[in-house]
Amino acid sequence: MPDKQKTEYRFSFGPWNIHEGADPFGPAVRDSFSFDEKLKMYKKMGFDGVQFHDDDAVPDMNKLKRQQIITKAKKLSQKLKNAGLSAEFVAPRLWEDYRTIDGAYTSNNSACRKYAIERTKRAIDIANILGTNLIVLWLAREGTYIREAKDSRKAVQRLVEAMNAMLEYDSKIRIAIEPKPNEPMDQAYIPTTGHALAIAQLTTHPERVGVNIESAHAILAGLDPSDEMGFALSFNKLWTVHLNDQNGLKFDEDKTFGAVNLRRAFNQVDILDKYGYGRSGEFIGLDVKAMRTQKKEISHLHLKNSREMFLKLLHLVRTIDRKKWQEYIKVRNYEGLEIFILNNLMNVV
Ligand SMILES: [Mn+2]
Repeated sequence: MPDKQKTEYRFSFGPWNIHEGADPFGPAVRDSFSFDEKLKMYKKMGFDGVQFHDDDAVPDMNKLKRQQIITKAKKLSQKLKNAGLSAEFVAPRLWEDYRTIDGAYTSNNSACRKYAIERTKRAIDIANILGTNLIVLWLAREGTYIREAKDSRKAVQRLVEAMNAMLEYDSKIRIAIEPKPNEPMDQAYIPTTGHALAIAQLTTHPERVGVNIESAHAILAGLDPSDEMGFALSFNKLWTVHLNDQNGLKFDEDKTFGAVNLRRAFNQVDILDKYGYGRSGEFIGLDVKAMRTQKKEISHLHLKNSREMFLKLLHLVRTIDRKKWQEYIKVRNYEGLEIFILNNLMNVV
């Protein structure tokens, strides 16, 4: 049951969310902000957490020995402390190296699979030093371009083996799988929250395998993000979120939270706030992309705007007339309930 205690939310994003505007069809259109410049923007915009790919934390890590990686991670840790920020999670970037062309943990090549697991262990080392036990796994290339290239039964087994290796490497870490149905692959092996929570049960430590739900990814799977969140919350396995928005079934757009469908955003904030998301230290993560048309000086507004959308919708979910809402349900007047919600969203009640 939801209780009345109010959550104080903390917000996070990753350095990749302030970017140069390149897309698959054109180059960068803005000069880069340095990592240090980006760090300064967090607090100013009301963010306390930094989400990291392993090589956001330690660039060029494939060229470094474990000890060198650790030394660099320690420097970063101090830098974060000085800025009053904390690392929310570390995610191994397993989709850019030549050894992950055919997938990482599910590659058909055993040397490539081995690389993927070693790289993941380094990501765990970095997480340890940055003071987080959360590892996000976006299984970017764990899927196929053509059905006949891989064996789906074997792929699941390999994913389980990879996660078992992680869970064994460090007895404190928790893995949050970030499901996505497609892109870059034609078909991904873990497309939805249900798949992620099911595969968790096959690992040696199911209690340490949960999910990161991204709104856009759920929408790409034809699902409602708030229902996906409710599902994960039922298992106490919603450990982080990537809130954003998505205009239908096309490429992963990472639009400003609420920008396409305000009602869908409202329902996400409602389910999170109702069931105490954030009270165990979970962050409201925003994975949003600035439009390519945006000039450099104002290429951070999508983050600021997404956070503000969350807070405005939070105000609405906390002040909406719940008694009236329940009355509509009681008499099964869902047409009435629908207009009641729309009127609230338009602030014309
Ligand atoms: Mn996305």
